[in-house]
Amino acid sequence: MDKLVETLLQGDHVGALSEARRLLALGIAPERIVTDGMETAMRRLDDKCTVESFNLLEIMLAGRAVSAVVNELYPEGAPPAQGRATFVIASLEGDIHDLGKNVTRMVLIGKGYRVVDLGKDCPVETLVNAAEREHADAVLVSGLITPVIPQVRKLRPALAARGLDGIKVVAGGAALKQATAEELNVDYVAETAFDGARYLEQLARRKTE
Ligand code: B12
Repeated sequence: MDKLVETLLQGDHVGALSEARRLLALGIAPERIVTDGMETAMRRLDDKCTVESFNLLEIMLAGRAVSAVVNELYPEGAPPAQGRATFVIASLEGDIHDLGKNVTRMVLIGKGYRVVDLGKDCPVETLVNAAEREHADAVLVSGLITPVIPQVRKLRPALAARGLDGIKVVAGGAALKQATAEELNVDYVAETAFDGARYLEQLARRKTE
């Protein structure tokens, strides 16, 4: 795992891919590769990505290596037209971080859900429109910067204003997981993509019972 972390930090996407393949061949679960490998590497980039100090090239190369490994771990690609449940996901307006969102999308697609990805820097209204159009069972938001929290808090009232009160709102990402569901005005705050997937799994099960 240390070698994977090192290659990710070096932005060596070819090396990272081969380390991820080696770990998979050893029987290490993709979930551990994400939490112990990818999340550890990105946490170590913390001091290179602050408001005061910012090394864009280094972080983007590491991000590219993370994306390459995600595509290797979860190769399902495009979401199926029909899934067990439908989710819409986005990083909200003002937030351009999307690596964690992409991991979450791939994990959920891997579990057979239909996931409509609205990308990053997405206005609340666009997300609500998509939830209505796609008959979503839940709206998922990823937030990495604290200033995006007021946007997250607007989601539930915006859904209710369209009569979509039944849709669950799930939040995740480094900035949001430091807050409670109550503070964010959401139904659930996920620690990791897998924790979020377990919560959504329970919702889908309850729906079919
Ligand atoms: C990579 C990175 C960037 C990249 C983003 C590339 C990309 N395509 O995403 C770039 C270089 C663009 C960037 C820019 C900036 N960044 Co930056 N960035 C990071 C860094 C180093 C890693 C984030 C990451 O990708 N982690 C890896 C992923 C896999 O982890 P994750 O997102 O937590 O996701 C996991 C779970 O949380 C979960 N998850 C995530 N979302 C969701 C959603 C749902 C629904 C569920 C269920 C689960 C879930 O799933 C994942 C797997 O388990 C963090 C440091 C950190 N500790 O997070 C700073 C960090 C987030 N950035 C920060 C800052 C300040 C910035 C800038 C403002 C810097 C600047 N001077 O301009 C800009 C922001 C621009 C903007 N308006 O958004 C701060 C935010 C501080 C704050 N609390 O507000 C951090 C925390 C760094 C720091 N210590 O200060 N950044």
